[in-house]
Amino acid sequence: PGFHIKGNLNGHGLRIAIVASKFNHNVTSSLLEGAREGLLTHGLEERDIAVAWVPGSLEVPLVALEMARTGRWDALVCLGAVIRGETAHFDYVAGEAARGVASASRETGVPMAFGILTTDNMEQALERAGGKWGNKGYDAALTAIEMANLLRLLRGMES
Ligand code: INI
Repeated sequence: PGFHIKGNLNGHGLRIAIVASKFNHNVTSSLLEGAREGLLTHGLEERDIAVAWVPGSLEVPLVALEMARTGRWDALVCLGAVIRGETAHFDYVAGEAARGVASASRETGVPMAFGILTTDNMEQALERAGGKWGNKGYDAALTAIEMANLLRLLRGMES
């Protein structure tokens, strides 16, 4: 009952950029593979996918913001791996990455899927980058498609 508005997973004709972090590259390269697979198997063309590499997850929000401001992309996929290890740095990097991506998305109105893993150790990260818990890069790609389509629907609605 009621009126449902839902974005579908048809990526045909969408343009989506990926912002990928080089830090923990063994993990993020698998996330990127998953994200590209998610986009390509849902109808995006290779030429409508761009990848921007940043040094670490802390650098993702600024580049995502700049890419969103170009107006060229229907959605962004943000990829990274913040691994706790021994350092208190973790909380700052993970917190700022999440806050920064969320705020860049709301500021520009361009949906940004959060595919930045935050785990206690490398094993947990790898389990989520093509291991037993799937590939969060792939999942983030589908989120980006669904959100791009949902916003397109919402913005096309007449009062
Ligand atoms: N960046 C990450 O993406 N993952 C991490 O686990 C990480 N750790 O552990 O420090 C990390 N730090 C680098 C950070 O993102 C910035 O690149 C750096 O602080 C320079 O601004």
